[in-house]
Amino acid sequence: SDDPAPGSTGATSGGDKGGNIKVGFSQLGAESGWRTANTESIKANLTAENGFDLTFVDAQQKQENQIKALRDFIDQDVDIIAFSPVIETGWDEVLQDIKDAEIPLVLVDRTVDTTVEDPYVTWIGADFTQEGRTAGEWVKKNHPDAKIFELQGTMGSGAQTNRQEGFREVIGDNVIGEASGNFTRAEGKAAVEGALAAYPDMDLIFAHNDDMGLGAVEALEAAGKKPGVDVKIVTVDGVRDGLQALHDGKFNYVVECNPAFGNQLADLLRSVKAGETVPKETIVIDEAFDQTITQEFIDARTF
Ligand code: GZL
Repeated sequence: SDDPAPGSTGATSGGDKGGNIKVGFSQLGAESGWRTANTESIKANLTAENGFDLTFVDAQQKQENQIKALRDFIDQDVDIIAFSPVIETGWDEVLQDIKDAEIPLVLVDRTVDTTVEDPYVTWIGADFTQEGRTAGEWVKKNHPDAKIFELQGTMGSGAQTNRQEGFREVIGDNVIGEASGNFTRAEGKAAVEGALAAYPDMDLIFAHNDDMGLGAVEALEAAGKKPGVDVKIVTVDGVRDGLQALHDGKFNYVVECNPAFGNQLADLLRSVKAGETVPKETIVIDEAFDQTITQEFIDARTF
């Protein structure tokens, strides 16, 4: 029979689901190498063996799918809700419902802009504004006269608004054009094809993530231009494909945005479940890389 063995708790393999922390996670999509690595890190750490009962829902970059997932988590009465909001606004109603249901909310990666009072217990992610400043400072130092095209991420996302803000604080006067590539390679390529026509004298692209930068490489090469030489490319993320492009001379500078914080998230969720005081925010530390990066370093990277 498939009844659990006598004396067992009916637990699934590797842990007793009964005692595990029920977490509903609304992931915004699978749009980029960063997101894939982030999802892998979350799933690798929020396991039954580690004391979690994870329900993970991918929203394909659609806010309405995230709102539905969040409402489902309320109905399932999970212990904790965690989510990475695709854009900053449009969450007031569902955030209020989560609060009314007294389910603690943990914000992951992206940020929200809401009128709801004290909507989440804690946020873990990167300092997007600093990432933008770091990219801007490298450009200002190495290419102070660059004519810059800014390849923006998903418009209205915290990553896009804050990377843009930080970058332009440092070198906004050099930005001659902008367009969104929605953090994807294909849309980044299309945006740069348009930019080549609209801004023929652009000689540097600041892409808000590696995937759009890789799309820019394809567009530049198709136009007979050498990426990294004729048109410099500066990006954010530091995923493997991006660091390989840097090593191959097609990118010029990459600011890291570390996606592999699943272990830190697991610790935060355990503390929240235990009712412990947790910091309002946990900043994930970023590095930055230039073309001195070695193949050995890239090969040793786990994300
Ligand atoms: C950054 C994250 C961004 C990445 C993109 O923390 O929100 O979203 O930079 C991803 O690759 O689409």
